[in-house]
Amino acid sequence: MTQTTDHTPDTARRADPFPVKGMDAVVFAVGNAKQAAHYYSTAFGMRLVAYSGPETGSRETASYVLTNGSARFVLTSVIKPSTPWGHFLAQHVAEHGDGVVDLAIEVPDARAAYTYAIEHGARSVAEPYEMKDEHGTVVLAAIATYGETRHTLVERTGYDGPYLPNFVAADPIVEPPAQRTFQAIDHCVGNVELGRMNEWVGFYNKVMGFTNMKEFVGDDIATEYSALMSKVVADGTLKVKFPINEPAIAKKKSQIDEYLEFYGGAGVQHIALNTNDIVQTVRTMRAAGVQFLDTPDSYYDTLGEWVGDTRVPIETLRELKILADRDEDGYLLQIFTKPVQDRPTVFFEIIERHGSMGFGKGNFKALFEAIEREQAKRGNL
Ligand code: TYF
Ligand code: FE
Repeated sequence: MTQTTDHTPDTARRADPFPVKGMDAVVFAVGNAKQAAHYYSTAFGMRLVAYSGPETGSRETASYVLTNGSARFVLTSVIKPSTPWGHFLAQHVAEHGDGVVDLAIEVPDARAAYTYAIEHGARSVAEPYEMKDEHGTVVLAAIATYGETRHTLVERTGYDGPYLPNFVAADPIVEPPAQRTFQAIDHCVGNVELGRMNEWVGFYNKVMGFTNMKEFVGDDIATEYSALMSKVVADGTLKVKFPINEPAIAKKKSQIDEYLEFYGGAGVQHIALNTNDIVQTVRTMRAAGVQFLDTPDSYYDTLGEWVGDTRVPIETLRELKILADRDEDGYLLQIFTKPVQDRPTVFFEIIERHGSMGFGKGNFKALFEAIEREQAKRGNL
C-alpha cells in the first residue's frame, strides 16, 4: 500500500511493448449532453472547445468536447439513433444511466497498439480506421474492457483540429474561472464484479503490458472496513493509471455492490483530476454547487500527528473537508464528490500530489465511512 517511483531507464521505455502518450479523453454517454456540457463548464470550470451535432452534419448524436489543461471530457447523447453506434449509445444510457463508455488512450501508433492488444487476448470493438479533414489525419481503433466500457486507441500525432475530424471549434459556454480548477486526469477507476478483479488486472498486464503498482486494498482491510478489494495497474511512465475495485464480503453491503446494482454491471466508478491548488479548486467548485463527501471533525483532530506538515494548514483542510495522506515519497491532498447523477454510480476525485504516487491509503477508513453514510441515506446499506 505504498507507491512506486518511475525508475524505468529510457532504453527500457523505448522497448515498451505498448507505449502510451497519456489519456486522450473520457467519453461519457449521457441523456442530455447540452445540459451536461453546461454543468462541466459552470460547476467543474471546464472549457467547451469543440462540438459535433446536427448543425455540423451529425444528425444521430450531439457531442460536446470540454477541456481543462490536458484533461478532456467528451459528452455524447443520442438525437435519433440510425446506426449501430446510435443504438448502442441509447441502450447504454437506458441501462446504465449517464456513464463512461470510453476511456480513450492516446498512443504513438494506433495500429501497432491494436495489433499487440488483439494478439494478447483483447476483444476487438473497432479495427483500425483513419479519419481525415483539413487539420490532418487521425488513426483510431478500439478494444473492449470491463462491462460495456471500451478503450479507443487514438493516434493524433500532427493533427491540429480541435478534437477529431467532424468536430468544429466551439466557444466556451461561460468563461472558465481565472484560476484553473484542474489540469490533468490522474487516474480512472473501474468497478468489476465479485471475484473478477484479478482477471481484469491480468487483462491490463497481458493486453497493454501495464504493471501493478504497490498500492492495493487486500483481504485484511476489505473485511475490516472497506468492503472492497482494489489493485492498481499503470503504464511504465505512470501517465495512465487504472485502479480496479471488486466488492468484498464484509459486515456491511459493499459500496461496489451498490454501484454494480445501480449501474447494471461493471463500469467506471470515478475519475481523479489533478490540481495544483486544491483549496482554490474546492472553494470554486463548492461555490458553484458541487457537493463533496463530508469528513467528520474527529479526522482533523488527529491528522497533524501522522501526516506532518502540508502546504495547507490543517484548519483549512478541516473547513473544506479535504483529506491528506503521506507515504515515504511525499504527501497528497484529496477530496471526493458525491455521485454526479441520480444513480449512485459515477463520481470524481480532486487530487493534489506532492511526491506521493499513492491513492490515499491512510484515508480509506475515513473515506469509506463517509461513503457508507451516503449509502445509508439512500437506503442501500
Ligand atoms: O482511486 C483510489 O484508489 C482512491 C481510493 O470506492 C478509493 O481514490 C478507492 C475506492 C473507492 C473510492 C476511493
Ligand atoms: Fe481515486
